[in-house]
Amino acid sequence: MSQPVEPRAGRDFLWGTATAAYQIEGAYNEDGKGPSIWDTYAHTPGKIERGETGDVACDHYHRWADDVELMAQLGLRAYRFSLAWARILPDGRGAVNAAGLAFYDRLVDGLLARGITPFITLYHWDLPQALQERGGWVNRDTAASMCDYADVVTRRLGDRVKHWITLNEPHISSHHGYVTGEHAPGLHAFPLYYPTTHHLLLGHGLALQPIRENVPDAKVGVAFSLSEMQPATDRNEDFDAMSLGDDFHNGAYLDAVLRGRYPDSIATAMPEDVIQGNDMAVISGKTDMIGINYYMRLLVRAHKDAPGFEITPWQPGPRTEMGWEQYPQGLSYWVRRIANDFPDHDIYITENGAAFPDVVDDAGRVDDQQRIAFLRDHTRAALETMAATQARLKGYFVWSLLDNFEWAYGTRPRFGLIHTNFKTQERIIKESGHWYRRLIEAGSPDDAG
Ligand code: IFM
Repeated sequence: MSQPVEPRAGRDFLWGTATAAYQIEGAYNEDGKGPSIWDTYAHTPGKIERGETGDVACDHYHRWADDVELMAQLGLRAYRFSLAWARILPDGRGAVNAAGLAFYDRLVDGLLARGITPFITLYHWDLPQALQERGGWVNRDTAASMCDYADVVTRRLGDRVKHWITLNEPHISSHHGYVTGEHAPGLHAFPLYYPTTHHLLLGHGLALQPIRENVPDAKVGVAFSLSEMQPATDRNEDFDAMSLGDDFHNGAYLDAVLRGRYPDSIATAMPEDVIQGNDMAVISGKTDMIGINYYMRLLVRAHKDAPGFEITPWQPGPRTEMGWEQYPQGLSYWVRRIANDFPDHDIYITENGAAFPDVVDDAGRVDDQQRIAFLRDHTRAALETMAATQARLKGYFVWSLLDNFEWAYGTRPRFGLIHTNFKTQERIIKESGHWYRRLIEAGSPDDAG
């Protein structure tokens, strides 16, 4: 009988938190920044709950030094953040905005001074509006612009930043941005899934070259949104639907980047002229790490319309405020699957976390026991699977450092370890933040109190 394994991380395990530029920075039109698709989308009436925007968000652009101080108080070893492409290249390509680059320069130095390893995401959904006006990710040229952008930022920051994530959740960029329209740029056309998916991945592949040239010791990868798929019933057609769902949500991205091909169901539906020349070789250029963004599993059943499946509602069970099922076994599933399929890559859980309706009590505390339980269950699942499978799991990033602008939901869902008062910008470390600090010190969720 196999022995139970202890969920413990070593001293070099990178415990961190993650954020994204549009969700925290604010300063949407300051110091030469150009507009992004999220500025445009959020300013369009009816798109965001209560008409909110990310114009100010957490005002991190001005408060970054205090926020780094809070990270140090949490004992973070790593911090994953994204660059606002339009802050650096206001037109998406061409002229560089020195003030924008200087902001990230200061932030990187501030992190390093506190012993916090920076992980930079190049693209976390906020495409410069100027590129959208030329078609956004439907236009193949956007991938070439991403390559130029990667060159500019790695030249400037690559002497100090060694961990580079090209894309955050390319599936969500394509699907929510171009198919369901619930994210910027808000288009609603199923066929656009295919070219936008391919061009995002091509942007990743083209960006590898300048990253390698400018940062020879870089560790590079993609943060994939990965959901375990399960059939909603035991009917054969629902098992087939599960496989299609896995291709559409997960496999299209994993296989292209790590195997240089699309799953058959994606390849056959891809319009003929989209994949050109040696695209697949470019997309599957050498990477070093795989980012798992994990939130939930999905239950799938057959559907008559393309792509041949639909997601069904979850069974009753514990949910987060987003309505997402709490299912830590799905994180074990992904650590195991990635370790098994791609054993030569380092693995990072680049996002995991939960929104709950937090309250500040009379004593000024946020006693978010539900989030602590969620994080305890998920970190335990990840570390147990690491030990059981010898997975090269090197780090874990809570989504998120602080309550922020949660896209179409505005500031209502609170994911942070730190509470943000969006009127005053006061921050309060939640009990989950204190718990996370103890976890980092102890190395095990079972010893974090
Ligand atoms: O807030 C998002 C983040 O931008 C990408 N991953 C999921 C998070 C929670 O919805």
